[in-house]
Amino acid sequence: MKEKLERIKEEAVRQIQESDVPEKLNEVRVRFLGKKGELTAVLKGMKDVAPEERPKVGQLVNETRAAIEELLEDTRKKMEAAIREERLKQEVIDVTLPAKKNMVGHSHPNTIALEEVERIFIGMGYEVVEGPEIEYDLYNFEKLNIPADHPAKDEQDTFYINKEIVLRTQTSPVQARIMEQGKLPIRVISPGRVFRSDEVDATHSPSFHQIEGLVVDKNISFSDLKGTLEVFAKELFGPETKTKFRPHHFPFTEPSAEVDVTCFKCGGKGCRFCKGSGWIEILGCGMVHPHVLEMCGIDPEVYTGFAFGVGLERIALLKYEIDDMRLLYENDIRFLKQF
Ligand code: 2NM
Repeated sequence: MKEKLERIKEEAVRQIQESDVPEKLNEVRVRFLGKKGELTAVLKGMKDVAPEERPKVGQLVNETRAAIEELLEDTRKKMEAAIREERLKQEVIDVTLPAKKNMVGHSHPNTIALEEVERIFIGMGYEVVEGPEIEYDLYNFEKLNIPADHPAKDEQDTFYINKEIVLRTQTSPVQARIMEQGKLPIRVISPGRVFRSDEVDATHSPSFHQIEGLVVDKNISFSDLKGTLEVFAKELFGPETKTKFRPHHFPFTEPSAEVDVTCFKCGGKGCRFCKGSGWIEILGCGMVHPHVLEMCGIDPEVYTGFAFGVGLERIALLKYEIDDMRLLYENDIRFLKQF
């Protein structure tokens, strides 16, 4: 019996030493120590051992079992340490590598300028309203006093969807719709994308953005318009800014004007930026034509109003001293993040 146990132990030791992965060790454990294992078989055979021999044999079996278990455990620990060592070698972390950068976007100069303009007018009690970019000819032209044969329609030659529907050439149709709703007084600005069939160059694009403003109430006069736009210019370009109203013509306003501001680079002395004149043109405006009020359902005998229109890109180019409008449409983050 003793020799049998010795043989079992030797065989177990040999198999443990030959095991190269934990799974094989486990198989050895089952083979020798498991319920149907060789040592268990020896224990089961105790009934054939003489009773006086049993304690001794029992002790021997236990010692053999303990020895095999110890070797299994030792080997398992060594094996796991080696596996871990190998894994650590392969999974080296280079702490000197530069971290992955999270690319964060940046507000577009148009957006920055738009938010600035909105802030100024919201501060004066205006509401911001938006409307469709695809518009009826009726709202884009007719109701704004631009009938089919009007030369201004040529100037704003646009993209037609069909005879009645166009890509809007201005955001004034939004204001025609507001006037039609008939809730007075009105104090709104309407920013948005507009379209004209222009060739692309440093100052033109077939798609650009406008912000138009409209005030309609009793007793609104040209001095309200002047005061409002003077405040706007000072807020946008600094408190030293002066404004100049030059007579102009727009079909939907009468009288109409274009507004220049003193050059914020030279203060009006004349420089390269303002092409020596000291003045920079920023917007168009006027008193809403009585005919427009009438076509939009407002009684021009009771109400008067003023309106103005600013090109958003023009403001952004001026404010951030960008010399080519095309840069605004390239979405190059290296350009955008400067503002
Ligand atoms: C401009 C210049 C002058 C304008 C007129 C209207 C409306 F709807 F009341 F008729 N909205 N915007 C207007 C007036 C726009 O842009 C250069």
